[in-house]
Parts: sequence; structure tokens; C-alpha cells
Amino acid sequence: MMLTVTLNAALDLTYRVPALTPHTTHRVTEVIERPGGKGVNVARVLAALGHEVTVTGFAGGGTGRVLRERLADEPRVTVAFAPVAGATRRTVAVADAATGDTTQLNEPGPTVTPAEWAAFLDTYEALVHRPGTTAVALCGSLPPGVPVGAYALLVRAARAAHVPVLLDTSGEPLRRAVAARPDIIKPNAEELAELTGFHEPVRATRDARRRGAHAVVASLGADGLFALTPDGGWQARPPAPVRGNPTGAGDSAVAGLLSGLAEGLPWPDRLARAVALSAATVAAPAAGEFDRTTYEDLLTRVAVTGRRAAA
Ligand code: TA6
Repeated sequence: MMLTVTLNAALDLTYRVPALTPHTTHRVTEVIERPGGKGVNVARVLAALGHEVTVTGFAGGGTGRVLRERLADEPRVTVAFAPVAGATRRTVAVADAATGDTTQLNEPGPTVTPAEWAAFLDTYEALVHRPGTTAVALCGSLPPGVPVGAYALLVRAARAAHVPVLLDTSGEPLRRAVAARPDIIKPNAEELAELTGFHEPVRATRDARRRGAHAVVASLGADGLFALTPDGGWQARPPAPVRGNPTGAGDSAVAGLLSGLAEGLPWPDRLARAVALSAATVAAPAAGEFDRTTYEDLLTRVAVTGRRAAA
């Protein structure tokens, strides 16, 4: 059983419009509504791959009720959100059919009180110590009211429970949590540069490891993933760029890394899976989903280069 944490869960709306133009009214040609937030997307991809997964974080209000109900209907997903008095946020992705570009609008999320945060911590402690929890993913932004050191606390609790922990966040919450020594971090190039001050992936990943992360997997968009790990360094590239909606591509990469970790796959295989899932999500209509044919085709064609560290 894997555990994903989405402190700022969401109900994700995707609006498709023929062409996005400022100062005009747009007629939406397609609306997709899905349970979202990064950890929720990771969980939906893990479940589609056949893994049992528990989702936690906060859910509240009418949107939170919809989120719980929709997730409870998904096979292999167990819902264990802590309550929050405010309403779970919505996010809107506007997909421009003319250019293929997507514009993302994310609400801030409900304000979490100190008592709600304390109650969540009890839920999380129980879940990480539950027998059979094989890995934890901590994903996404923090809602207002949650302390900036939240992920550092959650990383330490997972490590104390001897459960491997993957972190996908940004800014100050990432900086603080890296010092708590997570097993894997998966920043994008911009987040990694903000953390380390370096833009070049080799120097940046090396610096992030020096700051405390055991393994650093940087997502580089069309260039795939660059990983620096205790076992070696590798780059995994898709054979060609895939056109479509990139929302959630990073979440699918996290699902690939987490499932590979839980299954004990060697790093090159984990990275190939993560890149194939990520590209197959671009080919799917919404985050948290992937096109299975694209995934299976790409899995054999992702190029992984690099080498194992000297023993
Ligand atoms: O990665 C895509 C996505 O997970 C959307 O589904 C949306 O819910 C959003 O990102 C949340 O990201 P944030 O960084 O605001 O927590």
C-alpha cells in the first residue's frame, strides 16, 4: 500500500477553447472535472497501474465532498482525508486547441487552523506506521495556515517510521524539507534552480544532494528526467515530444518513480517508466490519467543514458 499526501487537494476543471485570446469571451467546447491536486493525481496513476494506494491531506466543503465521493469510486484507492472547515479549492486548466498550450489557474485553497493541522498530523502518523505502507509521496503546494516547515515534519515522521519518502514541492517548503533528508525529490528545472542557484542540471542536482536529498530527479520537460542518485547518474529521454495537455505530466513521473521504488526496480527502469508515464499523460485529456497505448509503446523506446556509481 502506498500513501500520497495532498495538503492542498483540488477539484480540477479543464476547459478546452478553440483559441485563447485576451479581451474576448470564449465558448468552452469541452469541460472535464476530475479529483486533483498533485498527490491525488499520483494516486490515480498508481491505481491505474494496479497498486493499492491511500490518499490523505485535507478535504472540506462541497468540493471536498465531491472529491471524496469521486475518489471512493476509484478501484484500489482508499480515501483518508482529514477534515477542514473551509472548502477544497478548484483549479482551472484552459487548453487552447489552436496552439496546444495550457494556462493553469490555481485557487489558494482553504485556510487550515492549528487544530485541523494537529488532527491531520495524527492521521498521517497512523498511516505511515500502518503495517504494509511501502512508500509515501508528499506533493504540491501548502494551503494557507499550514506551517512552511510542514513537509520537513512529514519527511522526518516517514523516516522515523522507516518508510521511503518522495517529495514534490517548491520554494521554502522544499528548501526546509530537503534538509530533513527525503529519499527522493522531483523538482522541475525552475524549482531546482530556485533551490540551488544553479541552472545546469549536473551542478544543481549535486547541490540538492549536498543539501540533504538522497536522490534528485529533475524534470526537464521535453528532455525527460535527469537523476543523480546514490547508485549513479542517468538521463532518460522520450523518443520524440508528445503533443497534448502537459498538466499532471510531473505527477505521473512521480507515480512512475514511486511504483519503481516500491517494486525495487533499478534506477534506469524507474526512470524509463516515469518518462513513459509522463509522456502518456500529455497524450491523455486530463491530469491523473495516461494513454495506455502510448505508455506501453514508449516504455520500450525511452533512451536511458548514464552510469552506475563506482562501488
Ligand atoms: O500537476 C497538475 C496539478 O496537479 C493539477 O491537477 C492541480 O491540481 C495543481 O497541479 C495543483 O498544484 P499546486 O502546486 O497548486 O498544489
